[in-house]
Formats: sequence, C-alpha cells, structure tokens
Amino acid sequence: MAQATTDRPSLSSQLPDKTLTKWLYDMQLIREFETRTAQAYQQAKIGGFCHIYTGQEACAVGTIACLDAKDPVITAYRDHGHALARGMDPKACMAEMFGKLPGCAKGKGGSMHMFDKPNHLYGGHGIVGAQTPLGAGLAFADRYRWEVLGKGSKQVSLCYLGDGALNQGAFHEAQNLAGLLNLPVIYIVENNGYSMGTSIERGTTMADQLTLKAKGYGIKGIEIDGMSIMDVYDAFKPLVDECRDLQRPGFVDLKTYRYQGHSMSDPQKYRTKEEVEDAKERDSIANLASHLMQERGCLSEDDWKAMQKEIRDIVKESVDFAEAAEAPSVEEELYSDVFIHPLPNLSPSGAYTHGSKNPLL
Ligand SMILES: Cc1ncc(C[n+]2csc(CCOP(=O)(O)OP(=O)(O)O)c2C)c(N)n1
Ligand SMILES: [Mg+2]
Repeated sequence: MAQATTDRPSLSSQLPDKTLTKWLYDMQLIREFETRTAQAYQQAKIGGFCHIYTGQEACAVGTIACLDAKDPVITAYRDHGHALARGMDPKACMAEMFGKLPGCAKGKGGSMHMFDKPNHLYGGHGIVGAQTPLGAGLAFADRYRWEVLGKGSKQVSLCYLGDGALNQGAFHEAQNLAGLLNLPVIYIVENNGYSMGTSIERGTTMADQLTLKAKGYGIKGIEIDGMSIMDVYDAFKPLVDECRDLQRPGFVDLKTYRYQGHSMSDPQKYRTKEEVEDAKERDSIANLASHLMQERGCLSEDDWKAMQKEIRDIVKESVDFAEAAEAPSVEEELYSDVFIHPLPNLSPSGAYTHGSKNPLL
C-alpha cells in the first residue's frame, strides 16, 4: 500500500474514488483477458508466440494513468496489458491474437504486435530491446514537432522493456542518445526478475542498482514497487511531469513479478512454487480491492463481484467475436501493408496496393 513519506498526503490518496475504482477495473480487465487468452491458446485457437501479463497489471495501468492521451507508448512482446490500458478495444486485441481481420493489425501481427495508432500505441515488438531506439525516435519526433515546427505540445514517450533487454546494445545506444539530446522518453524496465529462465542476478551487473546504469548516460532513474498501483502513481506521476516540463529522459526500475511462465510453453524449472505464491501475496488487484473496500469504503463486496462479472462478460464477448470474425484473405492482405524498396509497379509510398503482384516472386 502507498504511504506518504512526509506529512503531506500522497498523490493517489488525493484522487477521487472513481479514479481508483477505474484502475481496479482496468487491472481486472487485463487479468481476465489474460486468463481467457491462455485458455484459447491451449485450445489452439491462438497461434505463434504468446506471453501472458498476469501479475504485472499495476505496471501498465499505473504508469499509463500518468499520461496525456497523446503521449506515445511503445513496448515489447508482453503487450496485451499495455494495449488494453491504453484503451484498445478488447475485441480488436483478441481478434489480433486469433489472426482475424478486425484485429488491430488485421490479424497479421498476432500477440506480440499490438498496434493502436489512435491511442498512440506503437507496438508490440518481438526482438528484445528493438523498441528502445524507436522509443527515443518517438520522443525526438514529438520534440521536433513542438520545438522546431511549432506544432502540438510537449509530450513524453513511455518505452517499456523487460529486465532481459537491459543488456542489449541497442538499449545502450538509445539511452546514450536520449541523454545526449535530452529526449523526453522514459524507459520503464518491467523488472519481473527473469529473462526467460535466467534470473536478473545471473544476467546483468548491478542488478540491485539498475538506476546507476541510467545515471551513466545522464538519465535520472527511480525504483518503484510495481506490485502497488498507488506506489506506481505516487512515484511515477512526478517523473512524467518533470520529463514533460523539462523535456528530458527518465528511467524506472519497476519491480514486478509474472505469475505465469515466460511464454505459453515454459516448464518453469528455474523457480519454486513458493516464490510464485509469495509474489501473489502482494497481488496488486487484491490489494487495491481491499483498499477500496476497507480503507476508502467506496466499494462493497457486491460491487466488486458485479464488476468482475461485467468484465467476464466483456472478455467472453471478445473471444466470441474473435472466433466468429473473418480471417484476412491471402489475395487481399498478403502483400498489403508491406514495405520494400520502391520498384516501378509499386505505389509512390512503396507499399503494395491490394492485389498488386510481388515482382520478387
Ligand atoms: C535479440 C533477441 N534475443 C533473444 C530473443 C529471445 N527472447 C525472447 S524473450 C526473451 C527474454 C526477455 O526477457 P525480459 O526482457 O526480461 O522480458 P520478459 O519476458 O520478462 O517480459 C528472449 C531472450 C529475442 N526475442 N530477441
Ligand atoms: Mg523479465
């Protein structure tokens, strides 16, 4: 639970009941969504790689709660939670995983590639660390638009990465440029302690002082307990405001835990059941629900049950929708949205138009 370190009340304690109730709703939506996703995967209705976000809900919901609607968000492949927290329709998210046409990427991206331009979500990236230079680029673009072109307003980009991406060269180059050019991007390490089956202690130096790595690039870093959404909001909101205002980068070591295996095929021999159970004792959803019921007294047991039921229905609807939806046709979709070097029979943008013949085949 969030606690004010001074006599001043914490930021989250000053928010209205309805805001915190909405956080609970959003986190529960992700949890239920992931439960149904895992089921659908086991029934072979979802193909490809699939990484479940259960346990980490407070990370996406708490940090995105600190943003403006136009702030860009980019993340890795464990991305369903970010997509839903950013406002993607659960039907579009589920249909994407089912490989169906109404999916956010017309069913051509799948679980790891959630994109939602209207909600300023720029993926969903499967190569570990690949999103980190792109995050710097999003921040550069917004800053250029505002400062040089005099358009728009000061934005701040959020770039999420796993602890496994800390060691990628691309991330170090990205941080160097972000620090050097003062780019308004915040790198949020969703530190769930494991990169597949490798614990963070075995995989990276200074595992207990990650913020020092960012300091080496002139980037201010903070540590946050990612299992408490109120702690996330209380610590992250001032950082977002500062990075927006001063147009400079930030770094967060957001300590969290994933309850499921790395992906849908993981025997989990690298950790004990007790370790997983210990993490569940600090569950962000259970903690917020009990805070709202017992401390704030704004939610009854019945309200909470009704909310869970409503969410179950919404998610079930998204699965039914995804199952019934049309798959993309090979003729219409195989060569659309594909970019290659411009050749004479392509449209000026370099994209294949529907039905155009691929000259390389
Ligand atoms: C460049 C690259 N190397 C290896 C992989 C294989 N791989 C996929 S996920 C993963 C682990 C990444 O762990 P982390 O960054 O901590 O994210 P988490 O899965 O914990 O969310 C690895 C090594 C990859 N996708 N890309
Ligand atoms: Mg990890």
